[in-house]
Amino acid sequence: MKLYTYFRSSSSFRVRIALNLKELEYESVFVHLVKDEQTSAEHLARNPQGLIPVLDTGDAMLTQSPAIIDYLDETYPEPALLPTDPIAKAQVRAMVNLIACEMQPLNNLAVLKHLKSDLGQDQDGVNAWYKHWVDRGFTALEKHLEKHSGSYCFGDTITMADVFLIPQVWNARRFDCDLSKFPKIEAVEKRLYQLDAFVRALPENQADNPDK
Ligand SMILES: N[C@@H](CCC(=O)N[C@@H](CS)C(=O)NCC(=O)O)C(=O)O
Repeated sequence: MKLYTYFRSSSSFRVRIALNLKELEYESVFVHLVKDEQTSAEHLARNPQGLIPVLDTGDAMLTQSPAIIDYLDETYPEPALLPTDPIAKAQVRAMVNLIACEMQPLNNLAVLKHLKSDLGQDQDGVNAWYKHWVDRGFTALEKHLEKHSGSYCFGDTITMADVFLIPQVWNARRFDCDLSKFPKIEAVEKRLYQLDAFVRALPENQADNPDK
């Protein structure tokens, strides 16, 4: 499998974690977002949305990290990233969607660029926007964790919620968001960073990171 990825892309980071948890070998193909390689004709042929990640399975080019991770979970069932109980599954998916639908899309590179170049915001304005949506999303997520977390987001087993949490937390820290008011999130973060699958997927550990 080939993963079209960029070290700082949080959606690619999710897929890297899922691939590592399932102990799957893959080749990384780097798409430099700051150089706008995602809008090249070559990349648009892979994903007409001009976004990463894209997973080339050999049979298909898959886009959208939640769909890619569902594919991986169905094709490589161990370890399962979703509980089997329908209520528990919906509760994990609620945390996943809170991050994937209501946080990351508002803070994606294209949105931040639009705020700056087209809507006249300076860097302080962009940072305030970013922090607002992190705060709102994590305030709600903290409540989910108060109810459901154990060692990890949902009890004591790693789920898709953990796969989505870490990249969002990493990104929030990059923008200097104060996460100390989210003790459950910070506690789960700390535990997940003890796991090799999460550490290997970190932006710091990607070959396209210029500081590596
Ligand atoms: N919902 C998509 C979001 C993908 C996405 O936003 N990718 C970002 C990187 S994390 C990207 O390619 N941004 C390029 C741009 O905004 O121009 C997914 O989960 O895969």
